[in-house]
Amino acid sequence: MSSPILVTCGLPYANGPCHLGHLRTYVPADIFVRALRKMGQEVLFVCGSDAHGTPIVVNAEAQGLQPKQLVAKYHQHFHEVFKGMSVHFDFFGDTDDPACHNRTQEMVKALTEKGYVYPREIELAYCPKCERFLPDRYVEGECPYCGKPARGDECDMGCGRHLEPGEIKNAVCKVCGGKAEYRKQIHYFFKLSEFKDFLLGYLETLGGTASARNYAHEWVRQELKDWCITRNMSWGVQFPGHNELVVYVWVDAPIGYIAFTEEWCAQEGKDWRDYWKDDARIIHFIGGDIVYHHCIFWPAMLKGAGYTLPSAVVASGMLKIDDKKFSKSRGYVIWVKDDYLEKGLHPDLLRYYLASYTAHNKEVNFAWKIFAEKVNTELVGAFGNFLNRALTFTVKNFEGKVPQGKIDPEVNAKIEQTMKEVVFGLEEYEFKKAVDSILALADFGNIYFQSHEPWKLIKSDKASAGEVLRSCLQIAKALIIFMEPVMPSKMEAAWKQLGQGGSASEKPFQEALVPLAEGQSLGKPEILFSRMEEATVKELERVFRDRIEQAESRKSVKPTELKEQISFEEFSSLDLCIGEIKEAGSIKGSDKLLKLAVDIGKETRQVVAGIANSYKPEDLVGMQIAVLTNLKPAKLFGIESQAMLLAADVAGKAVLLRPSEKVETGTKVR
Ligand code: B3M
Ligand code: ZN
Repeated sequence: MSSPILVTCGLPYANGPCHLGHLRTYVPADIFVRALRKMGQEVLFVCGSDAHGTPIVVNAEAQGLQPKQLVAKYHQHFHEVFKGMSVHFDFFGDTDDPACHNRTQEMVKALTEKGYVYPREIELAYCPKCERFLPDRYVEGECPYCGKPARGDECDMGCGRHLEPGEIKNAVCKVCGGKAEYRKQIHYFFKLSEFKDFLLGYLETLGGTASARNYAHEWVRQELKDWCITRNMSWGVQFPGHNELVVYVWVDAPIGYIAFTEEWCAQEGKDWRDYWKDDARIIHFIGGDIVYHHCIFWPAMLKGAGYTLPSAVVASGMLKIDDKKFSKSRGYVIWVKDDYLEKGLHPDLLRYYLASYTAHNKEVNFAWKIFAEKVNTELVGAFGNFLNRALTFTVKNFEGKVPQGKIDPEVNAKIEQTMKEVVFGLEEYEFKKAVDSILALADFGNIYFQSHEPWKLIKSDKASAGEVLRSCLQIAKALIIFMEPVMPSKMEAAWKQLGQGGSASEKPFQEALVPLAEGQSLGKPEILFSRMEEATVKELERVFRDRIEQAESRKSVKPTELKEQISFEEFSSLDLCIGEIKEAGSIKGSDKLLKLAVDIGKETRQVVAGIANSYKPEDLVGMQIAVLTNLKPAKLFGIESQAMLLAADVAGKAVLLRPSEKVETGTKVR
């Protein structure tokens, strides 16, 4: 067998939930790994949470958590979502694992010993008000190259360049919004410039998507500046010998790939050097926006420290939602857990969409309408229909057994041709080509069935009808084996319907040509894919539209004007407590107000609240909320209100303030 292959996926920052943009990379990588295994390759598939860097620290601060807690929360989330989506990593680690700290320090020391790391004094953005240096995402300003607004480490809205510390112009502190100044400090640099010739040659031979290779090549030809690899932070991997510095997150993040290999190998009693020191094939699947890091920084580091170089970098195209640029803040996002899995949608449908929409390096557009259309025409209409027709006809007319007779040579030839196309497509990272060929085989099957009219033959010539069905079942077998990497769980179910033992995932592609045994019993045919109804699509679209609207209204909310300061005594004069809503009902003549009975511990108050457009009475009963109980009573619609509920005012809609866990009714709020 050829040397083992290591496949990795770009590490998700553990600072927010998994969205469709993530899956744009992970699903094809998972398909690729499953397919390699079908071709008899030994593959190790690793990924993990990116735990360090300012994206984590900034978000942890915003959520009132320690970075470690934030990482644990989203690490778990990603783990679950990947499982839900049948993306199966052999190892899913975390770059804060000791293995990653150790490997990073070892590599930095190796690079230092070889003279590739040196100190230099630079001028860095510093916030005089916060009294701190502002690494990476703590600072915003202008790109020195194209003048567009940029983040500290990346010109994300303009030319896409990686920005070095101190490069950003007109720096502003992201924490306090104040103007930053520039102060001198010693930092450590990696001599990237020395790797120019190496990289030019290496990139010529690098496999994967041509777009990644060419993009990186262009950068290397133009300029290669030394790379600052230290930051003023405490969260991260300590820079050896310097307590006050950590390494830049883009140093330890890809080293995670090695660390995860080590961790998995330790578990399995294997040697990680087989992958990183010797003649292994390393294939990185990444998003199109991190090519620079994977094709320039990373191979230079590996080369400098004496590790095996990646043989391919496969960069996926970006994702659009409803033809608009993906944007979390504008609501153009699909959250995999909330918007997909928890809506009861089957993971295989989305896997199919992502693999078949377009070429891997092109932009995928996602819309629920297109999703439904693809499911209904391609999966229900063509693929599922064929499987079901072949199976039900056999069950009905041949006692559920594979009929006797010979398989049509034309059918065998078509299966063989499809197999070649599938393998070729996968080897070229052209997942769409592979899926299209499989679909073409399903179409071929439907036409074969239709044109041979077995429902007529069965009356006049049962033997010939049997041959037609035997050929159709062979097509079905091939379809299942070929499609298994894309839709693993649906194809396992189909495999059972075909009456086959073992698991479809273990069957090599070649097995598609092995004739089904005559007389072998089939399973029970069942509908594999069901139509997505209009109403379902409408509901999914509504959720999406609501999110965009919310995002828009959030933008139009003006920052609340600050009122005059009050003393603690003044604040203490408010009687605030947690109450529980006991009854809720509408008020005749008002579509805004609800009448509530609120238990505040010692008594129950009647409250009139303007929340009818935000809450249904039945949803309120039993809810604990924050109440102001010593406001002078007022009459609304002739009904006395004896307390006031506290709520956030979101563009006129009330969002009630509720304790984050259940407390005793009447508990004071301070
Ligand atoms: N955590 C996510 C990104 O920039 C980043 C990837 C690291 S891969 C080593 O897309
Ligand atoms: Zn720029």
